[in-house]
Amino acid sequence: MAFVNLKKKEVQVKIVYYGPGRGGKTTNLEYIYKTYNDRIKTEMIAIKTQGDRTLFFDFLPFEMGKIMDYDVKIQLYTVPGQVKYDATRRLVLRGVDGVVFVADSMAVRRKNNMISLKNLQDNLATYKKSIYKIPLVLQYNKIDLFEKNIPLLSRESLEKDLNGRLKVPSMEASALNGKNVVQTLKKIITLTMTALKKEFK
Ligand SMILES: Nc1nc2c(ncn2[C@@H]2O[C@H](COP(=O)(O)OP(=O)(O)OP(=O)(O)O)[C@@H](O)[C@H]2O)c(=O)[nH]1
Ligand SMILES: [Mg+2]
Repeated sequence: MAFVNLKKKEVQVKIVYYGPGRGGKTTNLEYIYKTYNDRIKTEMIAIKTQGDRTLFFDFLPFEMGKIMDYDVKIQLYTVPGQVKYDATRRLVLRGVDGVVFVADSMAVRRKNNMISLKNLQDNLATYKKSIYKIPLVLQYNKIDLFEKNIPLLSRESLEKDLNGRLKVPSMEASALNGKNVVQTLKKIITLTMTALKKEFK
C-alpha cells in the first residue's frame, strides 16, 4: 500500500515493472533515468546483475512534483524475469501499487509472455491482490525489431493472448529507443493515483 502523509500532503507510490526475462524491464528504467536525470537525486540502483540479467531488482526513486495537490514520490522497481527467481519476484511485489507488464513482441517469446503474466497473477494472489483490480498497463516492447525483419507478434495477437480478459490500457513501445516509455510510465502513474484517490476518499 502506498505511504500517504495526509498532513504533509505527501504520497509515496510503488510501481513494479514485471514480465518475462529479457523483455526490456531494466531498459525501461534506464531510459527513464536518462530522461529525468534532473529530477532524480539518487543513482539508479541495479542490485546484482550478471551481464545484463537482473538477479535481484532495479530500483529508481524520483519525484513527480505535485499531482492532485499531493507531493508525489515514485519508486520504480523491476523484477528478475528469469523463471527461477520467483521468490525474489514475490518479494519485490510486496506493497505494490501499480504494475507495468513488459511483454516481449518477438514471436519466439509468445509463451514466455503468457507464463509470466500468469505468474504475476499468482504472485499478486499471495498478497490477496487481484490482477483484475490492481492498476495495470501492458507494454508491448521491442517493436523497433520490425525494421530488422525479426518476426514479431502482431498487436492483435498480443491483445488476444494477454489482454483478452484484463482489458487494461496497452501500448506498443521500444525501451531501447524510448518510444512510448514515458507514456507508459505516465499511464501507470495516472491509473495508480486515481485508484489511491478512491481508496482514501
Ligand atoms: N531491439 C530492442 N532491444 C531491446 C528493447 N528493450 C530491451 N532490449 C534488449 O533486450 C535485452 C534485455 O533487456 P533488459 O532490459 O535487460 O530485460 P529485462 O526484462 O530487465 O530482463 P531480466 O532482468 O532478465 O528480467 C537487452 O539486450 C536490451 O538491450 C527494445 O525495445 N528493442
Ligand atoms: Mg532486468
